[in-house]
Order: sequence, then structure tokens, then C-alpha cells
Amino acid sequence: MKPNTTNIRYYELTASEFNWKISEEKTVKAWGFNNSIPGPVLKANKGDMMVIKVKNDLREATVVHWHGIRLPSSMDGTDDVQRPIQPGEEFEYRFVVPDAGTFWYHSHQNETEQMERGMYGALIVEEDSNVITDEDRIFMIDDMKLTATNEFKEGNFFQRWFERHDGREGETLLVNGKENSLIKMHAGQMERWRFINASSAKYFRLHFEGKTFKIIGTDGGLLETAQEVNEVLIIPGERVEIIAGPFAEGEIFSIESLPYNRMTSIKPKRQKYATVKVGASKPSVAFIPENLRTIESLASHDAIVTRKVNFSVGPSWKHGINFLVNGHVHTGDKPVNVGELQVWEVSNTSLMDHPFHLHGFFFQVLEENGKPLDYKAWKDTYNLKPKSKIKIAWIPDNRPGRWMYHCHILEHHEAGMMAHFEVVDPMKGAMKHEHHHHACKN
Ligand SMILES: [Cu+2]
Repeated sequence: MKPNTTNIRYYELTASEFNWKISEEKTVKAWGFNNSIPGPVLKANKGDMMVIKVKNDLREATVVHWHGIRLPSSMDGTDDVQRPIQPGEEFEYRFVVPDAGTFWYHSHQNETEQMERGMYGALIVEEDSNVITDEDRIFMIDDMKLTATNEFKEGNFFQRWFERHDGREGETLLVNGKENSLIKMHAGQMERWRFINASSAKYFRLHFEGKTFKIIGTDGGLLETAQEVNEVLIIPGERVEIIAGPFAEGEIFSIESLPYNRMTSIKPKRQKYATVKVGASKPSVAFIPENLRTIESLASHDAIVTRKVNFSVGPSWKHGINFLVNGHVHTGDKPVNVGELQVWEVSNTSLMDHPFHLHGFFFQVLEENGKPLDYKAWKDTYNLKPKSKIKIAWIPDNRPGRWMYHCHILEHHEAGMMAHFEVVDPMKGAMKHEHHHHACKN
């Protein structure tokens, strides 16, 4: 029996600069949490209260965003809702984790530099489900663009122009902060592998040299049923949970990314991230139920659209090209009311892909280019293909305040592809009005 009180999970994160050894040959001047890339894994059970004290020992301000957690607006970790944590200062984040799943935290200030240098970590919320596996592992995927002397240099005008346009991709491929990791597992076992794409712009197309695996979860936790595949696209910000195995003793294979053409000047390539080596067999206790859980549909696929949102690019005097939401950079969108079903058509009229990320709320994708999807899932990040549109449904539950949505290619976000909006409680608005009248009478 669980006690009838909220469990508190207390953590301390210190952001600082430190030397991080990526491989025998490469050490970088990293920025990160608790002298590690990724930062520590934060764990909780569904319903726990997390208290996370963040101390900033960097020479510049930072804020920490808790990607995917349905927390109060004031705890979202953006400069919309808090004063950034200045050098030498600390800030205590405090929120309940209402959903089980694979989440992550990352800097939301000067992200193109702070995240590139390593300011991210995993946040895992355990469920009370019947999924039993032999092992539970986290794979934080990232890539760094380093100079020949392993520095994060900005490059010349043209390199910066392309970085802003394409997003920053590098040749140093990391799994949990290390290059060329070796993952050892036992034959005959089934493991739960949680992938988190923490890179600035890399479209990671997970592949095990053709071996099949089962997708069991994504951004907002478990799917309804496992999906057997031999590859899955994981875009920046997105999470995918899979069941890996059982494999046979002696098997060796790569965790790799297949080429993905997201229509930039970067040439799509097949890239190896890590190696898996299957050792002696061990008995398995794994059990993956047929029905993982039920996901109630928020709306039917032909639901009437309540709002249109458009991602596009346009000409800019200063930069040559601008990254826009509804025709503007760093724009504002209309407020939404607490409890009112939102059906948004989110279109991408540009010729390149953009990962759409909504802060603080999960949505369901009802349609993509007019067609329903293969299976239901709770999402907070979804790929907008070039010249395409999706229809999403979500409900602003009772967490009024300031929120945002944006492209999760960090350079595009910085260049303006984002919108702020407010969730408002119309009842509270009315009450305030009443109070005002009382005040007048008195
Ligand atoms: Cu983008």
C-alpha cells in the first residue's frame, strides 16, 4: 500500500562549465548539470512532487525547462514565466508529475549554445503498469559540431548563415555523452530502451541494422499496443520507448541512424552511434501485455478546426531568411480558455521539416494531410513535413498562465519560429470583474 501523502523527490542541479571526456581522443569544455553530460537522471513515481533546486554557476543566465511535464505555468522554465537564473543565483522548481513516461530537462536560455554544450538530462516517471522488462535503459541522443581542436567555434559568416538555416549538426555522435559506446546485454532478454533526442537539429532515424524491435511508448507514455518495426524516426525533442530483444548470444549490431532528408543543405547520411554486443543468455522475467493501456480519443478525425497555425519561412533584410509562425517572428497567438477542446490545424508551408513542440500539454494527432494515423499516442513534439499539415486535439486543463509552442530545431526557434499564448480561466476573469464591482459599491 502506498501512503496517502505525496512523496517528495528532492534533487539539486548545478549548472557549470567543466571538462567532459567524450572519448579517449576528445575532451570538450562542456556546460552541463552536476559535471556530467547528460545531467543526472531524475526519477519519480507518477503523482510524486518533485523539488529541484537549480544553482547557476555559469557566467551567463539560464532557465531549465521540463519537457513534456504537465506542470504549472510558473514552473515551465522559460523566460516568459520566470526571471532567468542569474550567475550565482538559485531557483527552486516544485511540481507534481501527473503522467508516467520518458521526459527530459534542458536549458531554455541561449539554447543554441547551452544545449549544444550539454545542458540536458532525463526525467523518468514510472507507471503502475504491467510492463516488466529485464532491464531499463536510457539513450540520450546528441551530436556536437566541434573544431579540429574539439572546441565549439561559431564559424565564419557563411557557416553561421547555414547553421541558422539548417540547424546545427555535427560529426561527434553521442549516446549519453559518449562517442562509440558499447552496450552489453544478455541473450534471451527483453529490455526497455528509452530514446530521447537531445540534439539541436538531427533527425535520428533509429535502426539496428534491420533487426526488428517494438515501439511501446512515446512522448506522453505508453501506446495502446506495441508496434513492431525495424526503424523509427525520432525528431529533436521527441521520445520513443522500445522493447529490444530477445537476441541470440554472439550477436553484434550497431545502433545507427538511417539517412533522413529534411530538405536542407546537409547531406543525409547513415551514421553509427553505438554498438550492442549480446553475451551469454540469462533467463528472462519480461512480460509485455497485449494491451498496454487505453488512450481515450479527444475528438474524431473530422472534428471542426478551432484554430489555424502556420509554420513558414520568409525573406528577411537582415538574415536573408526568417523562420515564422503565422507570418511573424517570436509572435503571440490568441489565448485559449481552460476546459475548451482545441482542434488546431498546424501547417508547414515551407520546403523543410520542422519539429512542432507544445509546452505543458499533450496533444493527439487526429490527421496528417487528411489521413488518420496508424495508432493513438499522446504527443508534445511532432514532425511537420515540408508542405504538409496536421490536425491536433488538446485540452487546456486548469493550468492558466503563459505557454508557448515552437520549432524544436534550436536555431529555428531562436530565429523566431515560435509563438507565446495564454491559457485563461474565464470564470476567474468573471470573478475578478465582480470583485471590482463590489469595490465600487463600497
Ligand atoms: Cu524548424
